Amino acid sequence: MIESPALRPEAVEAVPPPEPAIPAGQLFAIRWLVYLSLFALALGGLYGLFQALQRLGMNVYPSLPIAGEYYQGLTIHGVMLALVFTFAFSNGLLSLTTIRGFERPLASTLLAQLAFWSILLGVVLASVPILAGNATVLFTFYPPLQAHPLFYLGLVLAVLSTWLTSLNQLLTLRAWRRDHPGERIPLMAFTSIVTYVMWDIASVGVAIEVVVLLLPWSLGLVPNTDPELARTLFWFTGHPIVYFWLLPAYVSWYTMIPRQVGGRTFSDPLTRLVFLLFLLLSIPVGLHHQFTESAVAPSMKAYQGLLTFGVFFPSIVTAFSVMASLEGAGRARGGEGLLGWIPRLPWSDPSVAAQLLAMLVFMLGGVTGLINSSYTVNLLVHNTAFIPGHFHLTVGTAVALSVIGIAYWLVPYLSGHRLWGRQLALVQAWLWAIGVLLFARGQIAGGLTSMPRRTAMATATYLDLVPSWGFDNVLTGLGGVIMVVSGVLFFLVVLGTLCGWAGRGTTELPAAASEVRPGVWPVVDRLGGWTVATLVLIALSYGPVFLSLLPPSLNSPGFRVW
Ligand code: HAS
Ligand code: CU
Repeated sequence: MIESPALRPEAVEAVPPPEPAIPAGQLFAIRWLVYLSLFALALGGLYGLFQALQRLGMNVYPSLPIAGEYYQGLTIHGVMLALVFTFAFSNGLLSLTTIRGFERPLASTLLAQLAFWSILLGVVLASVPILAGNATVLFTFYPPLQAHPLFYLGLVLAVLSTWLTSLNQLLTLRAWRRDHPGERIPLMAFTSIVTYVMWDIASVGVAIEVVVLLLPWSLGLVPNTDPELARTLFWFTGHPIVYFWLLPAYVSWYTMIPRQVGGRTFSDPLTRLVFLLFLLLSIPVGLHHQFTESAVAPSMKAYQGLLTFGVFFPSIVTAFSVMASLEGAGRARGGEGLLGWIPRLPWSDPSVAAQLLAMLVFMLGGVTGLINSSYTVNLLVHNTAFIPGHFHLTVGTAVALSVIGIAYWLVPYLSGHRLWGRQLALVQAWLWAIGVLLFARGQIAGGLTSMPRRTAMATATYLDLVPSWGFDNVLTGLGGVIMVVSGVLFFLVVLGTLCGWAGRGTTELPAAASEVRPGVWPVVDRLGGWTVATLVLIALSYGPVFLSLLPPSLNSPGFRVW
């Protein structure tokens, strides 16, 4: 057995420091960011139902009063879930964890409020053209598909909201440092801040794409655009965005779940190193989404493919170290033998159960990611249903089910009400995990036999070409419907909690203790140095790619294919 502080039985006695009082204006912003994200989850999930029914041969789109077309529905699904749900939740949760980590309020209430209002305005602005059928461009909005300018403006405001959140974190860090010279940044704040520093750098790609290329083009100020340059800028952001979605879940798995299961974070410095590796390696790998694009040099694609194997590593470390922390807690609760600690974990706590299931499903998400990133194997799965199979295991479950699990303490925490419907919440978590496994089985098998992604399969004229597709679609549709049922249960629990059906009560923000050993690995404290190294690696990895695409070949007008 591993000898570690996290595995010692007395670890359960660790008591975290008291929670700081949060100014009302900051609490308002955090609360409404979280509620906005849950609203986006509900709306995006609703369109997930129509897609799942599509797979089962039921085309309900024509009978919908609004957004009654497959691609319009898919745009709502993707934009709401991949962009709004994730951004708003990260902004809310990681503001709160910054406060909790530093044990002091955020430096600026105004910035916290602006972060909320800007994403809200962004969502409203982007929704108008989407609902009116003028921005059916999916969540990747690849040119030459051209959306209404309001769609791009909405995106700008959503990204701005994340930058404001990051700025507030950094100002809080500066203020904390002044009062605590020479001290190591508390782990919860450290992981939250590194997540945002990574995203600040990553989001520059899509910011340039939208502000310099797409917005002026959709406004009619320039007639043509450069689709290849735009796609490359998009994927500069588009890969690291998946870690911007994932890392809030990791913050919970590393710094909160150990407390919830009665243990400790396995290793403080190792956790820091994991987040720093995400900072370093998340961005210079975006070309693994462009393996099939002939405008990019094969050597650069192969090189970034190799770096992708590198960014796999911090997740492997996470798998082992989070598991070690869980094992320690399970053993402290009397679990024996090789696997006897697993049933001893508090599976009856819906917040824990949801996140443990999210982790288990993420193992398969990781496996499929490795398949995607293998240059030659990618040619088999690219643009097939395999890819949505992969990302419903990752963002659709590792992230979404973790967020749901977090919400089971966060909504009570923010509302001052006790969690209503614990049993329902438990059923919800299991249904989601079962649903996504069926869903992904259908998509992955379909993808391996060349079923295209982003296609209304039930009405495709070539559906009978591959006999196994019928069964694959049934699994996908059934799994999707089960996930929606699970989502409905989740919102019932949230509603019951918000309405106070279980009465008032205070909830703890679970903050795990960890063995902080000052002076261990001082290299993990050099945030500035790691940021510089990140910029250098990006310059080496993307410099030649962008140089080869410049000056832009502005050769394509906008298309409206819907
Ligand atoms: Fe991905 C495409 C490669 C992770 C999301 N990915 C996508 C797309 C999305 C997405 C949305 O290389 C489609 C974009 C589009 O529309 O075109 N992905 C990877 C790799 C990883 C990976 C190598 N992806 C993610 C995550 C996502 C996400 C995370 C969202 C949050 N992905 C690709 C590639 C493509 C791609 C190619 C392009 C494909 C194409 O051709 O278009 C890795 O980061 C995965 C690492 C994960 C692991 C798993 C670790 C497991 C853990 C759990 C441990 C369990 C415990 C439980 C502790 C190594 C940490 C114990 C509990 C008990 C109870 C015992
Ligand atoms: Cu990627």
